[in-house]
Parts: sequence; structure tokens; C-alpha cells
Amino acid sequence: MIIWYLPFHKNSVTLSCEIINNKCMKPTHIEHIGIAVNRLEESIPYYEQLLGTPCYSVEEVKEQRVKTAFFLVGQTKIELLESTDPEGPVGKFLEKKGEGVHHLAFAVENAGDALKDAEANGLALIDKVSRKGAEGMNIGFLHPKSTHGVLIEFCSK
Ligand code: CMX
Repeated sequence: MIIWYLPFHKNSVTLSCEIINNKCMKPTHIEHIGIAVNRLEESIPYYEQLLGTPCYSVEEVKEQRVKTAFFLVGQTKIELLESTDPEGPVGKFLEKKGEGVHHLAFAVENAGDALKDAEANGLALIDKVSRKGAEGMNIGFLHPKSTHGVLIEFCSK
């Protein structure tokens, strides 16, 4: 156990230090947590009850082939994602894994600069440059294959 843990820990520290020095990728907070759901109609009332706050916006993002619903919890949002196309990113996710946490979105100063830094740090990008997402935010995704299996999004206003 100790033999396995020590080398792993040492490597983790080295990687964290490189990334912490990278200002553009440094998040200010978690902007939102994306959750894939089968039907907004069913999930919205559940989350309204769970969070004790109303859904404040429902928006279709055609380019991403999703319909989104937002809730505010402190300065972090919960984004429910319903697929509008079984071949879209959320449609494929739901087919393979079912409902659940789909992605984690970090607020950064500039999503485009954060993507450039991520690439310079050897992380695989889905988006080379930022684009417009829900709520008019500038967004860009890192590939889950290079982020320990978690789909990561950078967001900026
Ligand atoms: N989290 C973690 N892993 C994921 C994932 C997710 N959300 N979505 C897909 N994967 C994994 C799959 O499990 C699969 O892994 P294995 O090869 O080990 O089976 C691998 O990625 C490939 O998955 P796929 O189903 O074949 O799908 P694609 O390669 O066609 O696409 C991805 C995967 C991540 C590139 C695509 O979903 C994407 O571009 N996502 C970014 C855009 C997005 O998710 N938009 C919806 C939200 C928009 C919004 O918030 O407004």
C-alpha cells in the first residue's frame, strides 16, 4: 500500500505545481455542474424541491443539441441537460451511462486563454477556441480522456 501510494503522490505534487503556475487556467469558482437527465419536465420539479429554489431559465442550445435548465446555488449553478438528438453529446452519454453528472464547469477569466494554457500543458482539447454556450457564456471543453475521466468546461463572460 505504502509502496504504491508514495510514487503516485510525488507525481501528483509535480503536476499540480506546474498547473498552479498557469494563471489563465486557474478557476475563480465552479461556474456550474452539468447533469444529464432524460426529461427536463420530470427533473425540474425534483431539483426545485431538493434545492429549495426555482429553475430560473430554460434554454435550448441548438449547436450542442441540448435543452438546458438552470438553478442557482450560492455562486454555482446546476445545469440540467436534456438531449434533443440521440447522436448529440448528451444523447450518447445518456445511452451509454444513463442519467448523472455529465460535466464540471470552471469559471475562468478568459475561456479562450484557458484553453490555450491547457493545450500548452499537454491536455487534450475538444475545443481549440472558445465558442458561445448557454447564457451567452464563452465556453470550451477539455477531453475527458486527459482529465481523469471528467468532462471539464471552461466558462467566461
Ligand atoms: N464525461 C466523461 N466521459 C465521457 C463523457 C462525459 N460527459 N462523454 C463521453 N465520455 C467518454 C465515453 O464514456 C467514452 O469513453 P470510452 O471510450 O472509455 O467508452 C469516450 O468519452 C468517447 O465517448 P463517445 O460516446 O464515443 O462520444 P464521442 O467521442 O463522440 O464524444 C465527447 C465524447 C466528450 C468528445 C463529446 O461528448 C463532447 O464533445 N462533449 C463536449 C460538448 C458537450 O458535452 N456538450 C453538451 C453540454 C453543453 C452545455 O453545457 O451547454
